[in-house]
Amino acid sequence: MMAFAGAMFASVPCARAQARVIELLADRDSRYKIPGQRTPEITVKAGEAVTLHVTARRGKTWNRDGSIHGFALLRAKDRTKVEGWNLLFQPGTQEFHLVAPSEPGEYIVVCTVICSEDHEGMNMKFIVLP
Ligand SMILES: [Cu+2]
Repeated sequence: MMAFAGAMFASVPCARAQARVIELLADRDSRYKIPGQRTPEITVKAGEAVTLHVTARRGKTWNRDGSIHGFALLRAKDRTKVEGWNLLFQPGTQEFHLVAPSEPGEYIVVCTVICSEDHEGMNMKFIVLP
């Protein structure tokens, strides 16, 4: 019984090590930025483990709880929210361990914190491949 529990625990860091790591900057000018990309866009495979490594810089305004930008994943076809992908960012760096949507297709990321007068433009494309 003890050995079984130990094996279960040991498998967790291993699974995370295999996750796709995505570097994201949620910047003070109310824009998402990804290193090496002129227009930020995230592409993942359906159902794969994703580690989102985020750096967030405060814009002109933020939430009372201290979150400075948000990250909500919506289905492009009907703008419904994807469960488990409604994130809030604090100033500085943070990491999220997520699972990509199981349904391939086009999605949109939108900021959910009113971070400046340019907040409405804080969005990017998110593609899920089969
Ligand atoms: Cu924002």
